[in-house]
Amino acid sequence: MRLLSQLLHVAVLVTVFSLPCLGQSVDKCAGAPGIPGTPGSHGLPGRDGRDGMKGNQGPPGPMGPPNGLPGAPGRDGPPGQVGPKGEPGEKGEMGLPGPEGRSASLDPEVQEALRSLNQRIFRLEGVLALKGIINKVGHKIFATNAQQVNFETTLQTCEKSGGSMAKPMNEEENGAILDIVKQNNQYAYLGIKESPIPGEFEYLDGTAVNYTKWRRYEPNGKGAENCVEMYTDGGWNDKKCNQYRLAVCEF
Ligand SMILES: [Ca+2]
Repeated sequence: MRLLSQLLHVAVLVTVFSLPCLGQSVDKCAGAPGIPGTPGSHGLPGRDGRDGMKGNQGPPGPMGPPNGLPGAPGRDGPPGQVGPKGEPGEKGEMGLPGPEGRSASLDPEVQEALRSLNQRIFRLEGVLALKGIINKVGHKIFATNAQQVNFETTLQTCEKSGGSMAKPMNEEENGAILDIVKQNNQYAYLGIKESPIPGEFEYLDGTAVNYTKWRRYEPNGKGAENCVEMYTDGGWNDKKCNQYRLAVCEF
């Protein structure tokens, strides 16, 4: 019934709109608009666009697992402080002997040095003799420290100095000791002692005396005076060893 109504409505419309064109030319009377067609199908996909600009660097990634491979070794650090001195090493073996040297007697430098030394010692001896400190006779030098001590102390004093007690073995040496005795105005013990035989005297090493200068009536101790002293006239007297006498040594 409804479809029939619609068809009737369409027929009416066609009649109404067809009536004005009656009696007019074809070109002045357009036809009724057609019904719109159905939409077309989709076209093919377009081409790829151009590459975009480079983006910013991303944040660092998370730390890897603890059992990863060790990294490369670092650089050397600065040098440390000097350590303490080590223990001395063992002594090495003795080296080979050097070439044979020239005999000192043929070496002009050694000879010149010896001459110079002799000259200097000779001059020093002259100064000491001038001051009355030493008295030189031949190869001997007599000297005193101007101290008055007993026989035993005189003996020790002389040996400590590298010498021995003065013992005159000839007139010249006796005179040299006398000079010192007179200069100090003191008697002096000599390096002579009574031997185990009373009345006989010997040098301190036990050898027999080869020169004497006994005063008149001396020696007279006969075993009671074991030491020998020199008077200020150069004569000898046997005397007890505990007296204080001028210490005179020979070098
Ligand atoms: Ca006497």
